[in-house]
Amino acid sequence: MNFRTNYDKINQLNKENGVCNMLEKINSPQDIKKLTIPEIEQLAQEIREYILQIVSENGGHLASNLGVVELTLALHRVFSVPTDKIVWDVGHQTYVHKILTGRREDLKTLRKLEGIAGFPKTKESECDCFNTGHSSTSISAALGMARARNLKGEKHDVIAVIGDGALTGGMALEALNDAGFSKCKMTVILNDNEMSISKNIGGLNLFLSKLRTKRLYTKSNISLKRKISKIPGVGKPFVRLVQKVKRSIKQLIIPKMFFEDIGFTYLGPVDGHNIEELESILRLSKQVDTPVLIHVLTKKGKGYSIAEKNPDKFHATGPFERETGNAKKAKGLDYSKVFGQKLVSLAKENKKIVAVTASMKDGTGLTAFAQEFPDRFFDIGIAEQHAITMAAGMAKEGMIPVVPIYSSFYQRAYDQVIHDVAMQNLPVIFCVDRAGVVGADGETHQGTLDMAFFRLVPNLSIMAPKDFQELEDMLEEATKWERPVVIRYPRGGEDLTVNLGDQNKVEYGKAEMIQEGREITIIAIGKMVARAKRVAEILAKEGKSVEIINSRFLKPLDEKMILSSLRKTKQAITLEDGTIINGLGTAVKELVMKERENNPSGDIIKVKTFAYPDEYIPHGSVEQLEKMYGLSEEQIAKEVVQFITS
Ligand SMILES: Cc1ncc(C[n+]2csc(CCOP(=O)(O)OP(=O)(O)O)c2C)c(N)n1
Repeated sequence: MNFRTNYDKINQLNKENGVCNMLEKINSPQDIKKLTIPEIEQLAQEIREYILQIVSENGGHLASNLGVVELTLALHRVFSVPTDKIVWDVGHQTYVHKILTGRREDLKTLRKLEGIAGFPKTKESECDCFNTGHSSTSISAALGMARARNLKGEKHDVIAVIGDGALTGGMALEALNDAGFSKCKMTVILNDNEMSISKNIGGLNLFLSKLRTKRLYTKSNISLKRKISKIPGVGKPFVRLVQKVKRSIKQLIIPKMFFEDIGFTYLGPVDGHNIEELESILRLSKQVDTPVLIHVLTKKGKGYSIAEKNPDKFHATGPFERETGNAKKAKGLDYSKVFGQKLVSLAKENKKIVAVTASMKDGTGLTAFAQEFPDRFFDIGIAEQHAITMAAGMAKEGMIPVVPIYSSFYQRAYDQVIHDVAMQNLPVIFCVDRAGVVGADGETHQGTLDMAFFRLVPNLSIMAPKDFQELEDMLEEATKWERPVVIRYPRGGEDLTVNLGDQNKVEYGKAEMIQEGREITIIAIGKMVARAKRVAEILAKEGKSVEIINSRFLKPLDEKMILSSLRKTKQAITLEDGTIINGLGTAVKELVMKERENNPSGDIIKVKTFAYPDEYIPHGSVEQLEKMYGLSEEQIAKEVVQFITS
């Protein structure tokens, strides 16, 4: 049944019976512990309604949160945070947890500047025991906490909640390997909704689908436990005996029980929308002194039929109309789509081109490529490290792999970029999507570090397009160069407010002169080229003559064009949407130092860098964040005037 109907029905009944809303009375997890099951079920519906209301207005991660309402309620009824520790993998599904841990009203400020974060934040609440945002870290963190607990002689429970998508990440598998063998008491909740952002893939998913069908087993398991616990004087030894027998039976039912074989007690699968069953199995898990894995089956988008039918669309969404699910603001063309379209057209001509995604087909613009070239498209799971080394293998054997990954997730694959691709000078094209500040998802997702860390890598060339056309040209050229190349581009669309003149052909290592001037040079890269133009327009009104260079390449830098401009104007500013350390500003300053070394008696050249500071950038809209860090055109122009006259 569509939950709206359900919710309205419950509310109607409440009104008739003079009962007020449950949610308004919930201010801490203590408040839900004393509720009856029917009350909890009502609360679950109210929470869904509340989340739907907020996410439809603010945007956010909808489907995953609707899917974990009962699971989160059950967790908070059986365990007690902050003493017990719950580590949420990725952390995009923590809205219910936030509501139950004293942040119900704060959730209305979700994703807003200085409002509540969309992911767990230890700074926000002591009930958030570990920050997450990137996938597959929860089991490692929870195991670390469990080991620390043991060393300190404490007794609390530690729980990792991980999705079947996140389980495909290498870190999760590394942690399972260690945790199972450790015999350390901890619980892993596997929230299996058969979805990553899109449909989940991989061999583990095939294995889980076999387990999903074994539902009866759990029910008998739980009722057996209930019966045992009712017998006076029967304690843990008997429960252990039952578990031993249970394991042997399970081996018969499900041959090669992976989780049990590597040291976990496997419980489940359990219906993740049945509070009673969930609570029983969670209580059962508390009695096991070794690692437990509870397999919970949930439905992504549960209760909002539009999201249930399109869980991928509602994984993360902007503001939308509740009745139809349609976006409030129509989405225009963006860099990811332009990238995807161009890749399709290049792949038609060049059969060596293949595309690899780490579970982000739609987000990175590869949907059309996947349809057009199913044999040359590889979704390898949320496994960025594997994505790069697998691409390296393909490149070694003559393919041209193109790997779009969001900037902040490229952090995962740094060693693979260095060790497996760049060191062997293999022609892999690293497309760094969501580069720069991304806005609402906040510090874990901001893409401000990639230029800095990629610039250190020998053999790697780094480019950033100023607009869509330049992205297309860069991609086309990169497929011809037979070397590793980074192309970074931002979230969203191109800046249509300025005319950047005719496009010059992209040439390896060459910058582009956008406008000639006499008094100051602005050297900009990527989306900041348009900003440079607008800054120059403001300065022109004050009679300043500005030269603008579109650097195009961070590496190799077009030293020739930049030096000849600097020798003329003797002062420059650099504009980039990355960290101030080791980006374009650093590269230009290094060039100026080199010039000074080579020509000690030459003119002094002043350089000022505009970039993000050496900090983690919080959430807020991109525009707000740019203002916060002094990167709007007005702020830059004002500073430049002072700089010129200083
Ligand atoms: C390292 C990394 N890569 C990619 C992502 C983007 N991402 C966020 S959630 C998600 C899917 C998670 O699926 P699952 O764990 O099954 O959780 P569900 O949303 O289905 O509850 C992905 C790919 C990420 N957060 N971290």
